Amino acid sequence: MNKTSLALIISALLLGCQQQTEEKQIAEPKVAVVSIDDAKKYVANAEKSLEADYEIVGKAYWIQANFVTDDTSAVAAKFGEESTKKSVALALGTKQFKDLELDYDTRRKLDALKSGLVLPAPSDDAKTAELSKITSNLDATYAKGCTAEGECFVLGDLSKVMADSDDPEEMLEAWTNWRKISPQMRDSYQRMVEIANEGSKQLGYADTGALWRSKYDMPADEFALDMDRVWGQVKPLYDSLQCHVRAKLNEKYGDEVVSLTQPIPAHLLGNMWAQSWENIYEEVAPKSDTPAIDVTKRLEIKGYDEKAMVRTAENFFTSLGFKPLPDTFWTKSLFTKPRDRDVQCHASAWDLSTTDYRIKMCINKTGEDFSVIHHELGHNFYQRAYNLKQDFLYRNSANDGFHEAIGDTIALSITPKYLKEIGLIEEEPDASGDLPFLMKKAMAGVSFLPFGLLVDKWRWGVFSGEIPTEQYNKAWWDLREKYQGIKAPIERTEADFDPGAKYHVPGNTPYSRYFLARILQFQFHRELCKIAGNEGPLHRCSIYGNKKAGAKLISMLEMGASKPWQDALEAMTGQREMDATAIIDYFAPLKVWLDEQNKERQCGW
Ligand code: X8Z
Ligand code: ZN
Repeated sequence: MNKTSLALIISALLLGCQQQTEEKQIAEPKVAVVSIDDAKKYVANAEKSLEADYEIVGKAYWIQANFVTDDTSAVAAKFGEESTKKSVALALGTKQFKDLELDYDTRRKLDALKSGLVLPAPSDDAKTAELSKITSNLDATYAKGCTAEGECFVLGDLSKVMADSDDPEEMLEAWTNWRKISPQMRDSYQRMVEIANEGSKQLGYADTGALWRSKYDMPADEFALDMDRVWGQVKPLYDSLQCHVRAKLNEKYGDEVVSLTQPIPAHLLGNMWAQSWENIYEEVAPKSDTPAIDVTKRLEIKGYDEKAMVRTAENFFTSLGFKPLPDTFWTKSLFTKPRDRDVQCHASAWDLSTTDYRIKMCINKTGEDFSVIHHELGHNFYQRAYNLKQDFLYRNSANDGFHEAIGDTIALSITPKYLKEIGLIEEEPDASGDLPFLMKKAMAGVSFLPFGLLVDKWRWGVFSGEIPTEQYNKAWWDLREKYQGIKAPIERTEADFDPGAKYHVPGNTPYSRYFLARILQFQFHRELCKIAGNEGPLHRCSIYGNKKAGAKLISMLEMGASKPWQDALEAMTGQREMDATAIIDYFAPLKVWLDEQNKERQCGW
């Protein structure tokens, strides 16, 4: 049916009633007719208007993140406020076109406008300003790392203790100290949830969690089910790893510290959030004459500084056919933690215009950060690919999991063979090195899976009210126990706000994306390796230097958000679904080995 002439009744009650006669008041309400053409114009104007602000708003945030003070926070909050106001108005305005039958692009762009916000404010100036101040302050509180009483901690230093120490008391102290910065966030977090929910409802979503789940080209509830489906695929692999790691930690620290039937205490896994365990690889390593390569040590031996690490990562991308990053990337990025000011050290990648790309990262010269650099550059190369090809509202990834997956996909190609090619190691280990290699990768990547899933399970619960305020912290630890099989090392109460000690919670970055990415990157890797003609096992494949694989990747990145993610996935892999068989295949030899180790053990918690 052609709906060109469909009339939409908008705000009939608000239209000039006072001047109307009695007779007119009971006559037909005034109608505003919107046409297909209006919808197209609306989209075109929205793109123009949003694009006009993009760079300056981005710069206000960039300055805040690189120079955290009350003043820069205030400026960022003001820009954020104005930009939210505009985006909310544009999102609400899409409602008038909801019954029109529109061409594909106009409809898709209207949907992007409607669901694009992460934390929508309601149309209320005071609440918009309040929300913006809260989010800006939460971000700054995390960056500064100070308690409400003014005692300050450096996350990088505490993380180093978590990574290097094997003294449980010392690790517990670092663990506890970092969590002293977050109780002060609790009240404002709660207020933020309240305001954002009001904004989400106004846009037609049940709550902010429902808005977040609506961004995946499928019904929101189906998305949540799909996450659980994929988790079901990988859970046996995670459980085997958890069981082996617990047994090894029990051998090291004894029953008093690590019980063989309980979840693992969260301070012993080498990471502040127990989200990634590669720093305790040595504790759990398979015995082999060929140990896993210690990239940290190799970087040191070869004299790599931070910039050289970034150059090396860039070189991987250019070897695939990507153009080098612009000069301004090198002059404007932040690679090292400044000594004289607070910065938001959590790594991020930025596009401030179609020619301005940067990362901000307090790089440590470690193998772990070498991977993170590839992760960040993946964002930059993705941004540039779609920025140069797509209209403003399509300048985004197919879904947010894709954005997080690209650099990680490249990092999967950091194999011993590749490290030899770039001269970081002299000799490539033989096949006896495979198991240690896979174990190290699993400690970094498989360990992460349940954490990637649960952070937003917690937030979805908070936004929906299923997790009441008085159970914020309990619900967090319930999820940590249930999914990760880890527990708080000391008693926690509702005076604590442990979710706030994880960057993405005060930073309001949705987290399901990292779970998706952890699955997708193996799907991408499998396909790119096929294109590159790899015939060996997936974990030994590196696509370094392969222009054909690069071209395939680039063509998907250039699609941006112009098509549903299922189309982008299909264009790249031939599959339309997230599929964990790729990650399962990759780690298959390790799974066999883990199950052998666990044979006599009682797994589970
Ligand atoms: O936040 C990040 C990136 C920036 S998008 C460094 N990641 C998650 C985290 O650190 O918690 C990457 C893996 C998961
Ligand atoms: Zn990222």
